[in-house]
Amino acid sequence: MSAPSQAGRISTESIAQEQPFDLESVRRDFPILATEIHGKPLAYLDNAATSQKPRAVIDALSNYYEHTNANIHRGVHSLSERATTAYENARSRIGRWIHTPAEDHVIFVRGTTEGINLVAQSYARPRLRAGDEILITQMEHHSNIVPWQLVCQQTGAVLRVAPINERGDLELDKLEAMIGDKTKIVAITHVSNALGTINDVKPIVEMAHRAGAIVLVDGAQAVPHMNVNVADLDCDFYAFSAHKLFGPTGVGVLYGKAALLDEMDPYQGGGEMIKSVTFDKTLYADLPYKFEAGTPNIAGAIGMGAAIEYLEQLDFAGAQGHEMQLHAYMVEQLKTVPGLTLIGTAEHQASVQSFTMDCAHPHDLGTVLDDQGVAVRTGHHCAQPVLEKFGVSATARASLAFYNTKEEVDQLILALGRVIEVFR
Ligand code: 7TS
Repeated sequence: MSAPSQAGRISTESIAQEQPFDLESVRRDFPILATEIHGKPLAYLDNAATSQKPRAVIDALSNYYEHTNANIHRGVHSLSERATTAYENARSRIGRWIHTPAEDHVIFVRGTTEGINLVAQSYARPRLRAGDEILITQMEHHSNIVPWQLVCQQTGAVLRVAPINERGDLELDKLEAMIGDKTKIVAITHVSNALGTINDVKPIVEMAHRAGAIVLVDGAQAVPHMNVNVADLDCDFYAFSAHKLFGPTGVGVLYGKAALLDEMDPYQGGGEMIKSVTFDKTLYADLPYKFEAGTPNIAGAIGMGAAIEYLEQLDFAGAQGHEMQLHAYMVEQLKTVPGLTLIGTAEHQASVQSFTMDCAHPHDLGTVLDDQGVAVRTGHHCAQPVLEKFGVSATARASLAFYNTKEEVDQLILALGRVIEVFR
C-alpha cells in the first residue's frame, strides 16, 4: 500500500489506549491464524475475500447472545434497552471511524452489495430519465456494475465506463472528459479488489459535483487498509462491509448525506421503518431507521462495532506501515518466480496482488498452494470486465492484512516453486 493515509482519527473518551504495533501479539488476537492446513501452518492470504476476526469480535458476538439478546427499538424491558444501546453505540463508533459529519447518517445494511443496491433503487431509479448517464470505471466489482445495469434497464439511463491503463490506473483525463451534463451518478471503487489500485477519489468527487452529479464510493476494499474520511472526500454515499474489516459477515454500512437520504423513499418496507401505518397511508420513520426495515443483524452490527473498537486500540498507522512493507516484499519476491506475470501494477496499490503463471491455470495453482497451507483466491474475483481488459479469465490473488508475516509470504513463494515442479 503506497498511498498516503487519510486524515487521522478523532479521539473520544471511549477509544481505548493505542498500543505500538506488535505483530506477534496482534497475531495472537486472531485465533484462526494458529490453524494448520494439510499439516502446514495456515498462510491466510485471502483477506480481500474476507478478513479474519480478532478474539474481541468473536467474544462480542457470543457475549451478545449470552447476555444481551433481545429485539431492538421495541421493548421497554431491560434486555431490549441494552441491545438497542449496544446497536446504536456500534453505529456511533462506525460513524466516528469514517468521520461522518454530524448531520449525516450511517445506515446498517447487509454489506457493500446491499448498500449500492439501496442507492441504485432508492436514489437513482426514481430520478433518472432516458438518456441520463451513470459513470463507473473499468475496474469495478460486479456489485458496482450490475445494480446500475438494472437501473439502466428500468429507466433508460445509459451506463458509461471510464477506462484504465495497462498498469491498472484510472485514466483521469478520460474520466473527466466523460463527465458532462447528462452524468447524474458517478459510482467508483476506492480500491480495486482485483488489481489493488487505490483511486484518488477526492478530485473525482469534485469533478462530478461540478457537473451536478452525485458520487457513490465502493469502499469495500479501502476500509481495511486506510483511515477513510468521508467528510474530507465529500462523497455522497460510501458503502462497505464489516467482514472485510475484521468484523462479522452479513452486515455493513451505507454512509449517506442527510440531504439526499431525506428525499429518498425507502428501499424496503416493513417493521421498524415507520412512524405510523394505516391501510391508506404510511409515515416513514426518521433517518436512519427509514432504511432499516425489519429486525436487523443486531449481533452483526455490534460485532462490527467491536471490530472498530479493536482497530482503535491498535496502532493502525504502524499496522499500515507493516502491511505496506510486506506488500512491497511480496511483489519483489513474486517477480523472481519464473513464468509469473503480475496483473495490476498501479502506482498506488493496496496490499492486493493478482498474478498468473504460464505453467498452470489459476485454479490448479490454487489447489497446489492449498496443499502447502497457503490460502489465496483464484478466479475472476467478481470483476470479469477488468480481467478481460488484461486478456485473462482468471488470476490468482494474494491479499494481505496487517497480521500477515514475511514467513507467510516466503511460504507462498516456496509453494509457487512447488507449482512449477508439478506443472512444468
Ligand atoms: N466491492 C468490492 C470492491 C469488493 O471487493 C467486494 C467483495 C464487494 C464490493 C462486495 O462486497 P460484499 O461484502 O457485499 O460481498 N469482494 C470480494 C472479493 O474480492 N473476493 O470475495 C469477495
